[in-house]
Amino acid sequence: MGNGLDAARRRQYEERLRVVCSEALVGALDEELSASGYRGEADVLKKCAASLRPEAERQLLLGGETRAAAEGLWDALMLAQRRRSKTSAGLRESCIILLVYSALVDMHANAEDHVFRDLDRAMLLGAPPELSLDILEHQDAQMHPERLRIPAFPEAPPQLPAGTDGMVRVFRVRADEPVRRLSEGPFVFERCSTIQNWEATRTWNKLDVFRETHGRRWVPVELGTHGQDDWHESAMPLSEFVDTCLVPSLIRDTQDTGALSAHRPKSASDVGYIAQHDLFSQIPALLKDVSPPPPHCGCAPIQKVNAWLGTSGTVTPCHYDTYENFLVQIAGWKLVYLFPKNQRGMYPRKAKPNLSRVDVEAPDMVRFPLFGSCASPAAQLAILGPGEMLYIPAGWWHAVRSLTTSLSCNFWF
Ligand SMILES: O=C(O)CCC(=O)C(=O)O
Repeated sequence: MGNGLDAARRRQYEERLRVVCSEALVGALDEELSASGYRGEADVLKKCAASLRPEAERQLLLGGETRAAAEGLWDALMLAQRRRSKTSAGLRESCIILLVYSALVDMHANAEDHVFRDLDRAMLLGAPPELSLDILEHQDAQMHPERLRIPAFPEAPPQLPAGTDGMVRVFRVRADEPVRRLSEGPFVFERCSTIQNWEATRTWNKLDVFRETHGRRWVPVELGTHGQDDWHESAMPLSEFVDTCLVPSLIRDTQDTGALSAHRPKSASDVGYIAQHDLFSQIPALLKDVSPPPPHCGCAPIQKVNAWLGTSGTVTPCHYDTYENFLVQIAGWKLVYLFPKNQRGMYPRKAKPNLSRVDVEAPDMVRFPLFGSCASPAAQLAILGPGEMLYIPAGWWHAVRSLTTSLSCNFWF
């Protein structure tokens, strides 16, 4: 067991809960929940709010009922995500309240694993970190799973997909040489000593930071392949992600011969990705393992840092960002397809114009003829290995494939 929570800290948390789970707020959600067919959950919410009245303080702990209502709404939200259907903000907010209330019940029961499960999932749904970050950090997130032999991440570049041989390669520069200004186009910084000296580059590839040190923290995981029916988002403890996704993927990396067909996971269920996740806000202790790219690389104040941890075969569909970007490869290998800003032939989606409708690795030339005639000839390819960093200018379209199991993070500035 970890550090547990003393009574003073629990009371502090209860005070915060009174604000989050006020009767006024719950009253406003009641109608929306009932109208969407969640009458039972609305009643539980009202009971939770009532139980937090100061005079009723000691009668809280509607354990089973609250848990069932929280899980019911969580499942409904996950299902909606899987079906790509819309859910109301009220449903999400109600689920957050039920989860943070369940966490209080867990604290009283000293059920530490459940505290992580509830508070992390509430955060993933949008609960403000200040509600629970100090509680989560006070708990011991260490997991003591059976020791596993973790295969090494591949050091040598894997073979590239057929058809990429003739593509223009992104310009490469020595990262330790001064770069006066970021160019109009992307480039790869090679042998960047700052990054090679990161604690992350030196130690994350052993995976124990995810499996053991923070193993009980819950993270969002995309499972399956984008664009295919079985693609969906889920949440699981970090240790489970390592054991069920990353380790099997590393084993496949070592067995594969190097041909991309071999690198493609055998089935979609082999693909798992913690994609564009603000892991560093969720687990601030990890921030000490990375540092911003050195100033001579030309990077302005950082706006956001995202983690991208996954199996081989993950694909980030073609899109552009409005930020300047440094994508840093910590372990494993990635392939990045890049297309210039304002490129013709990218067929932006109507609802999300920064997302292309084209699968750039297997374009449908009948539906997207301009991709073949305009965009494809302008494509550039970057192969990113451990300790390397790719500059992606704002507005440049890019799609990314993990050629092996891969750990990366990016800095938007
Ligand atoms: O690494 C990936 O899968 C995607 C990275 C990306 O899209 C980005 O850095 O903007």
